[in-house]
Amino acid sequence: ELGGRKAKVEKMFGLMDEFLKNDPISLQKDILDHVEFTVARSRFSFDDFEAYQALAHSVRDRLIERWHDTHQYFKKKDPKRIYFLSLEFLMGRSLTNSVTNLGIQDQYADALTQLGFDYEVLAEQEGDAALGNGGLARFAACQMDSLATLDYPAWGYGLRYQYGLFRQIIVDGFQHEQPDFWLNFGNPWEIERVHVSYPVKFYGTVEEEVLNGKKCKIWIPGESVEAVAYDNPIPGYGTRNAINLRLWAAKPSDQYDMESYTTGDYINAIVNRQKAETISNVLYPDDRSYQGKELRLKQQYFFVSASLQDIMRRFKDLHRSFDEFPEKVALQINDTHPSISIAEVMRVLVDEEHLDWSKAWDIACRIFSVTIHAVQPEGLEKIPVDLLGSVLPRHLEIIYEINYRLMEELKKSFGQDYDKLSRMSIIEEGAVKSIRMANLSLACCHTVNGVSRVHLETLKTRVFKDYYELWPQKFQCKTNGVTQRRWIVVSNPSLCSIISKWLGTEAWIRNVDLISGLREYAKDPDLHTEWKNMKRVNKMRLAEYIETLTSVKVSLDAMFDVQIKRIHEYKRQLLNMLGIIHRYDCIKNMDESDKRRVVPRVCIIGGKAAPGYEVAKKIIKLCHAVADKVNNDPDVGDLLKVVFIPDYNVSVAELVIPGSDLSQHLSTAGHEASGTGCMKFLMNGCLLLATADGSAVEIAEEIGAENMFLFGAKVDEVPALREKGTTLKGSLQFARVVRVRIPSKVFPVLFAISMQFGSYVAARCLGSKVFLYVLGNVRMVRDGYFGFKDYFKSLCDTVEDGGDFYLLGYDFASYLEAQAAADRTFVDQEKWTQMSILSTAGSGKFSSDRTIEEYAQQSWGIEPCKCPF
Ligand code: Z57
Repeated sequence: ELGGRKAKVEKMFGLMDEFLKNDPISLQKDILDHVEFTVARSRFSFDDFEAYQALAHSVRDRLIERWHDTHQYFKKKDPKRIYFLSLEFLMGRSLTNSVTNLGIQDQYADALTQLGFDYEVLAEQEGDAALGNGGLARFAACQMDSLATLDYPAWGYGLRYQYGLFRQIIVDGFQHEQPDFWLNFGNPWEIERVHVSYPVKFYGTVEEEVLNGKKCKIWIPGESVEAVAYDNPIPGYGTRNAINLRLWAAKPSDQYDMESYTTGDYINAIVNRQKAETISNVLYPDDRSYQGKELRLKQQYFFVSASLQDIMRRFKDLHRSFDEFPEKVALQINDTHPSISIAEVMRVLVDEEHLDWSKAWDIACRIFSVTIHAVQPEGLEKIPVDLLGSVLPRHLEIIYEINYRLMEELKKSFGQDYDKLSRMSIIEEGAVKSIRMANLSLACCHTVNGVSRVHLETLKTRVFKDYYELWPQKFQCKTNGVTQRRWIVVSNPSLCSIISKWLGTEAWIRNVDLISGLREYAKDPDLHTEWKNMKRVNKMRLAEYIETLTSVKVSLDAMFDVQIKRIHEYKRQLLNMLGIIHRYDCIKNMDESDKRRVVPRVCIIGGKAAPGYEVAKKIIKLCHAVADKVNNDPDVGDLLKVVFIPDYNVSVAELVIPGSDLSQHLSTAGHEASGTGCMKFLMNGCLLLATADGSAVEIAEEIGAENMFLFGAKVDEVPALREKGTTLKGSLQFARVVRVRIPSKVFPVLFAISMQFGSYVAARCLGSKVFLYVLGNVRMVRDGYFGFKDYFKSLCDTVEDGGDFYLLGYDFASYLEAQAAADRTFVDQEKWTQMSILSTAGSGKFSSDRTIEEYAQQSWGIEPCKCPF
């Protein structure tokens, strides 16, 4: 045994000679070679972008090296693999993440300095890979990083969109969308595999056939499109492992239009071929409205079919019988978007591999697990039966068969309870007969994961109540996480050094639990000094960025208060705006001595609105209208600045998060499944102002509720408050016209708020409860105080005449209280810094490493497979 190992090690050292070297001289040589032979520029004349390209290619070589070793090792060991299917991956930039994970960032920085380049400047040349919308997609990217780092034998599968998420440009305060030409200058982070390609079929008919005396169905497709693989190596940190994210692009198939050739219409045949490519052309930019679009369904099936062919080919290389399939393969479906894969596995096993239905179903049920990210039943994906029947006729039949058998089984448990049966059915009858993709997943998957504890609770008690009662063991909580590699090590290097210095080790980068060791020093004045310096430097970078983009000068002494995320009514950016208007109105009513007590704020908002989401677009315009007014008002000065950061994306987040003091997470309780942005802020020592929703509940448990600013209605209060909404309406009329002075003796807290903020507040008593209304501020918007009166009318209606579904009115009072508490704390910098340190120290649970360990052990049943060295 010992001798064997020694021989192996010797062999490895022999091989080491051939590995690419990472000393600065070798790196310089490689970079210059790439300048000359890859970028094809002169070694003596190339610009920053070309230097970036050459640099990226030299990193790519090093990634490929590890990728090869890892996959050779996986092949040799043949462990059970996890295949992670997701329609979206939000990877952002790759350069710094790669050199960090490869552990050669310093060497590269030195190499470039010697060549007369600045690493930071070159890194800024890279554009984002934005093949996703928001949280769901970025979470997928974080999970890939953790899978690689923890040495799991994992593959990611997705779609290589030609155009990622649109670029947001702002013209006169309005959002406009522009295509994201991310591939125009080449993408050094992918490897095209022209030889790894599979045909994907659509349309056609289903016919019966007799095979060995047995009747079976065969699908005669009407169209075939080729899926070509593009591999994106994902390096782990502190390991040689680099796993693969394989993205599929659509190409015309060679058999595609043979018939047209024979008719002689050669030119048309060639032109028509190009239509195939539309499948992977563009990412859908509205993440949660399912409109039954044919192209969307084709995208889903396209990547699922190609991925499954690839997975099955790999399996068949080493195994004869599908009996072993569940021992070698775990399939994770990210939300229901890839859930057509359930029908596809059944089709392949039954129609092509000729397994019995029940055998095939048993296999399917043992390989699939799903994570649900939606909260509302309305958020669940449905596919019209007519559409599915036309695009994938055989899959529709299979889903009917699955449903028939499911209903038979359910009848055994529930008898003739037809209400229940129809709720649980995969098929929804109604105006548009549709397939409920969530129910298909529930029927098949052995595990159904929620993304936070409150979210799982909602799934169990409301959204999937019937299924939970039937199969409680399927339902599991896997609270989301984010990777500390990107969100601390890469994006906040100063914080990274502080943590390593105080813990005396870098081990927390792979084992983040250690970060709690910082608690011990939460009061240490030396740490406080370092911590505050770190924050100030990060704020300086952010302030420069803000000034370049928006020409607004901000004071570093102000509290940087940030809300960055997709614009959605439930995330209540409007509540933030009403708070800002309120603050502005208060400042306007203050005399000079009052003003001296105001904590200066820079309110930063960023995010994209889905192109068709009118209300969200109006919120963006309101941010700009208010910013215009406030930022140019000499009465306000540095006390309040409002900034909208355009084109929010992963790279912008990497810059903004480390430089913020306070971050806002304002979803109406029960609407945010988890939220992952808050975890990034937490790690970076930014205090959270949040509702008790999604993962914020668990964050409060970890760091202590006293270390954040919680406010608002609780999850279980929301339904009753909505009911009451109509009865409160009468008082709204009153609130519109009257400015209320609050008697200090009766309502000391409210009085304090009104003193701090002025009086554009309406209060009302209901029994022992006091409600404060936002309507004073809405009134200002409605009256045209910020211009665009007609345009903002419908936005104002959502909180006034529209019944205020998201409860801005109800939550406003406690929102202002939480804001006031944040102001008071900020004045006490020692207290603030202590809370900030405790936030970072308590963030360990919210690493995606923890999330992935839970998935590996509880859902997938996989073990690490670490490539030697
Ligand atoms: C999306 O980004 C999320 C849920 C969805 O149903 C869709 Br579609 C897109 C988000 C949730 O809103 C977040 O709360 C959650 O943190 C994230 O998914 C990752 O689970």
